[in-house]
Order: sequence, then C-alpha cells, then structure tokens
Amino acid sequence: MATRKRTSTPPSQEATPSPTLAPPVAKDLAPEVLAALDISDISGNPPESLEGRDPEFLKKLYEGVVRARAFEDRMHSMYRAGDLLGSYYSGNWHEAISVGTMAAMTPEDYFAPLHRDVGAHLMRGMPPEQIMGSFMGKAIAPTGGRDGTLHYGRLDLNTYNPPSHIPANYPVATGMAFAAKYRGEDRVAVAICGDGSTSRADFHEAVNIAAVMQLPIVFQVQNNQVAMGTKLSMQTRSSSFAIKAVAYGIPGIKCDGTDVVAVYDSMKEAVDRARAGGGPTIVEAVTMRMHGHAEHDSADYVDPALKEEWGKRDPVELYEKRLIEAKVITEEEAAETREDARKWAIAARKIALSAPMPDPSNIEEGVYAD
Ligand SMILES: Cc1ncc(C[n+]2csc(CCOP(=O)(O)OP(=O)(O)O)c2C)c(N)n1
Ligand SMILES: [Mg+2]
Repeated sequence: MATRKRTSTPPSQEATPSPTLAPPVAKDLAPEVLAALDISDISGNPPESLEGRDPEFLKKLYEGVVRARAFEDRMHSMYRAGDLLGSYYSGNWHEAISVGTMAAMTPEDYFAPLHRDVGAHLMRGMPPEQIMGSFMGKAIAPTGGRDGTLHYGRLDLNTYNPPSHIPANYPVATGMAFAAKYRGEDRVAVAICGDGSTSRADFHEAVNIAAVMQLPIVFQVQNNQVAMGTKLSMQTRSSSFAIKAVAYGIPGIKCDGTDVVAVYDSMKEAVDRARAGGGPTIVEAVTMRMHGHAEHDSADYVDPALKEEWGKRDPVELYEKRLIEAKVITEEEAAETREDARKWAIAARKIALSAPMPDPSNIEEGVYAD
C-alpha cells in the first residue's frame, strides 16, 4: 500500500509520555498494521506536490479557502459587534479540511457536517448570508430562524443539519450510506466529527456497522487537538485516530489538515473507494483550534507553545505561497481574490442584517408531521 500521505505529529502528543506506559507511536507498530494504515511516515513530509495537477482545479481550491477565511473573519467581527444572537464556533485553521473535503465529493453525495465546516457549506452552494442569518435567528436561515446558531443544513443540497449531540451525525450518515446502497444509488456519505467526539459510543457504533456492512461512507475526524477545554492527551492514549481503523477492519488515512491538497487527496482516495464498493475509511485530518471553542472562550488553557507552532501553519497563506511559487497564480491575482472575498463577505453581512426575523404566525410549521 502506498505511503504518500503527509501528516503531522501534534506536539501535544509528544509532551505527555508516561514513563511506564507511553502511547504507541507508528514506528513501534507491526509492518502489516502500518501498511493497512498508510501512515508509515508520520514525520512532517513536504506538502503534497502540485505538479501535474489542473491549474483551474488548484485555483478553485484557493478561492474556496480564501472565501472560507473571509467568512470566518467577518463572523469574528460580527460576534464582537453584537450582530449575532449568541456565540460563533470558528472554522479558522479548518479551511483546508472543509474545502479539500467538499472538492472530493459530488453534489449528490450526502454530507453530515459538524460545527467547523463553513468552507464546505459555501463550496456546496449555501449562500453566506444564509449561514450568517442562522447565527442571527433570521428568516433567511435554512431553519427559517428557528435555531439561532449552528444547526443549519439543507436537504436540497444533500447536507444534513448538524445535531447538537455529537457525533450523532455519524449514525445518521451511516443510515444515509445504507439507504444509498439499498436503493442502488451512486452516492457516498461523508460524516465529520472532532477528536473529542470520537470518545462517544455513537462513533464506535456507526463505524462498526458501516464496516461490517461495507457501506459507502467516509468517517472524517478533524483532530484540532482540543475538545472544548479537554486537550488531546486527556482524550485518548492512541497515537492517532486513523489507527482505530485497524480494529474495524477498514483503511485509515492520516493527513495534514493545513494542506488543502493533502486533504483532497486523502478524501478523494476514500470517497472513490467507497463509491467503488470498497467500504468505509477513517480519514484523520490534523490541525489546531486557533480560537476558543467559540468566540466567548479565550482558550487560555491552551499551551501557548502549541499555538505559536501551529500559528506558523496558516492553511490559506501556505497554499497561496505555494501557488505563487508554482506560478499557478500571481501575487496580484492572489491579492485580488482576497479582496473580492472580503467584499463578498461584507455584502453578505449587509443582506443578513437587513433580513427579517421569522414570522411568529408560522412557528409550528415544520415541527409536527401532518
Ligand atoms: C454528546 C455531547 N456532549 C457534549 C457536548 C458539548 N460539546 C459541544 S462541542 C464539544 C467539544 C467537541 O470537541 P471535538 O469533537 O474535538 O470538536 P471541536 O469542537 O474541537 O471541533 C462538546 C463537549 C455535545 N454537543 N454533545
Ligand atoms: Mg477538537
């Protein structure tokens, strides 16, 4: 099996070895386990090469991460300006994951996201003002303003509303994958969860039955090294989340979640396998949560050294630099793309601010079945 996947060793995992029971590292594992995992090299490899790739596709990924970042930046300032009803759960430093993931899917594939996947929603065609409107409880939100926060999805875009209890979207997406297989439809389901969510029973139940039934699904774990205030070393003693795939008898891939091309390659491999009848894959994408759990949280419990190290790995800047070096875009084009995205996000805010609140007379609509 190929060993091309780039991955990163989160510093927090190195920081807490126990003298008696250190967590296993990849080099200690049996060769057949490593081969099954496709992660024999876990020392920061160079980014996935851009050579031989379609420049238009690379530009599409660039526009995706730039827009996602412009949206996140706008939401952070809207939170501070008091535009939102409550807090905002930032997808900052997750842009490469959400864009690389959606780029590997077709519009017919089922998407079961969680709270840091704005880039994927935008790429799939959800208008930015609809997402902003969700955090304002406006009538233009996908829920019609019944939510007021992050539980927005659109079944017409094959995107399921993120549930509050996480990762309850994992078993739901497994059901979607079962339906696709049962009906003979050419559809793959992609379910997202975080490092902390893997500790819940739903994770195990969903992955286990999907593996047993060889369903067309990809389970992505966004390892941002913290779950609310719980750091990675208090969440698991495993050296990775991708490695858990071995116990379910399915492939696992670990990739650098700050490299949009690496995420795309990993997700594409997994989505293609699922589509071809090869069953589920666990894809772990490693990044860092650079903001609080939500904007009201200062996250002063996060080790500053960790933040400093990951602060050097801005997924948008890194990709932009590589595209310029590879002459896929010029510096001027990059600046223009960023400025267009800034204006696009500002225009969306204006629409969201002026949108009406829900009409109280239809409050029971969509609540009860007729
Ligand atoms: C079953 C359940 N328990 C607790 C919560 C509260 N909660 C919301 S997000 C979160 C942390 C999730 O961490 P992780 O899965 O790593 O995702 P991240 O926020 O880091 O992206 C928690 C504990 C919840 N939503 N559902
Ligand atoms: Mg997390």
